[in-house]
Formats: sequence, structure tokens, C-alpha cells
Amino acid sequence: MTVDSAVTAIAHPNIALVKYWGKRDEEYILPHTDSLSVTLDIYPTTTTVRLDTALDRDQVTVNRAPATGEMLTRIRTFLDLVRGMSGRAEYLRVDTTNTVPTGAGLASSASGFAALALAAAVAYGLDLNPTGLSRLARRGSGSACRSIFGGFALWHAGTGIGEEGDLSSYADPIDAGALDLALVVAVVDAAPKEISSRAAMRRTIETSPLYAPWAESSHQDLADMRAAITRGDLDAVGEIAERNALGMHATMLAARPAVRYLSPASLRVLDCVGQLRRTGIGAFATMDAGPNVKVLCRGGHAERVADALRSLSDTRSVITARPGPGARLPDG
Ligand code: 2P0
Repeated sequence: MTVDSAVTAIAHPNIALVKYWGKRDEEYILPHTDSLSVTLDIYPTTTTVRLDTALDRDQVTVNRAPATGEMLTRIRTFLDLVRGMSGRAEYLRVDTTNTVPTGAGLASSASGFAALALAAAVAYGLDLNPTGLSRLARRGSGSACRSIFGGFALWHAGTGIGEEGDLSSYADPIDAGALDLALVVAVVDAAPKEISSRAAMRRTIETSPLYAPWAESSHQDLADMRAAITRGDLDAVGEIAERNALGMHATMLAARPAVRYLSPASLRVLDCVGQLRRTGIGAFATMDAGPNVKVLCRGGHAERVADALRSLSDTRSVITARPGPGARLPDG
């Protein structure tokens, strides 16, 4: 017998301007450093869940195809956690539609687990405030805790590990006032990455001599970033984001064996961003666990930046994003 009606939630990816890279507790997904992001208005994930008493396991589709392997395991483990919190036993049918390429360093796990956390919490009757929802989403994928909120968000690393760390590690929204930020996404390769960010983070922490200095410098980047946001200084926001991202990639390049997400096409986008700067356009790059590049600039410059990126021969597509909404129930 099928019971209860469907719950649908929508969430968007977020791009970190001060990055999360490395966990101090893998089970609870507790990071070494605070991170700061902006949730986008593009690439929504829409997730519908239905409680079904006839199921003996969770059934999951992603873009209408049955989920398998590591992705299915992660989703089932996450739903076990939600059931444990709610005291309910029924399994779910989960249908997710991603409009962002999955696993290409475009934050599909952030939008995915933010939408799933909200939909599952509602379906199982968990009464969570936004902080509780952020903590729950974090258990699915660290960066998802930031996509619970729209606009700018700060993920507190918190203190301690296990249950103690769990209570203290969540995202909060940040007021970015009148910051007129656009992110122009240059997709150079939408194929799934060869090494997951989870595995790459672990290898970086375990083997990279540059990890500790980057984590240390990240504290200063965060303080500088918060000050730049408060005074509405978009060029400083861009400069700090770019240096923090390049430093994160440096930690990976120094891992043994090296993890290299950036491709020759990524570097050509970085060259283009440098040229834009020399012509007086405040454009700055940030890159995540993949070769695609997101270019920060002011809203009024987004079209010129997008045109420049489109003119590069190996750019597959260019899409301009603005700060977008947090996770929500479209019917709620
Ligand atoms: C970030 N990234 O701050 C960083 C920058 C990628 C590079 O968060 O293991 O999918 O599920 O917690 O959140 C990607 O890592 O990793 C990520 P898990 P997640 O956005």
C-alpha cells in the first residue's frame, strides 16, 4: 500500500568564495576550516519524495534513470540517518532532476543534498529550523549545508568531533548588502570527474605538505572576505576568492600522487580573465573540483565577460548566474 502524498523541494548549487577542502571527521562531515559561499540562481535540483510502505529499500532515480553505485549508497545512508532522527521506518521513492551536469565540479551534490534534506525532513515530519536543516544537509555532503540558504552563507567549522562537532557545524546566512555580484560560469568540460572531491580531499590532507599552510591562510582569507563583503568591495571579494581557490588547487597539486582538476582549457580561461583585468574589468576566477571556471564580476560587466569567455575555442557553454534563493518547498 502506498501512503502519504509527495513532498517536493528545490535547491540550487553554491560556489565557495573561501573554500571547504578537508574534513576533521569523515563520518559527521566536519571540516577543518570555515567556508563562505554564494548560492546561485541557476542549475536547480528538484527532488520529490514519497513514503511507500510497500518498499523494503529506498528507490532512487536521478534524471529519470535508477541511481546506482556510490551515489545510491550515499543517498540511502543519508535517508537512514533521517529515519533514525524521526523514529519512522518507511522507505522512500526519491525522484531527483538535476539541471547541472552531475559530478563535474559544478556543485551538484550541494543542490542535491540540500533538496533531499528538506524534502525528506518534511516527509518524515522532522521539525527542523534552518540551522537544523543545514546540519542535516551537511551529513549528506558538506557543501550542501550552505545551499539551505540563499545569497551568501558562512559554514562554521565548529569545534570537536562526533556529536559535539555536529551541533556546532552549520551554515548561517550573511548579509551582503548591495554587493552587485555576478558569476559567469565557463563550462569547458561537463564530464564527471575522475576522482571524487571526497577522495581528493582525503588524499590532500594525508599527503600534501601544502595543506596545513593553506588551511592556516584560509582563516585570514575568511576575515578579509567578510570585511570586503561588509564594505561592498567587489574587487577585493574577487581577489580573495581567486587567491583562496588557487591555493586550494596548489594543495592538491602537491598531494602524492597529485590531484589535478584544472585542464589546459581551464588555464586558457584564467588567461582570459587576466586579460579582462588588464582592460579595466574587475573579473576574478574561482575553480572547484573540476576544470570548469566561475568568473566573478559586477553585474554590469557580466555580458562583456561572458562574450570574452564565449570567444575561447574550447569553452562549451557560458551561463551567467546571480545570487539565488535557498532550499524551498515550491508548494509550501
Ligand atoms: C567547496 N568543494 O567549498 C569545495 C571547494 C569543492 C571544492 O565542497 O565529501 O561535495 O560530500 O563533503 O561538499 C565539494 O565537496 O564534499 C566541495 P563532501 P563536497 O564548495
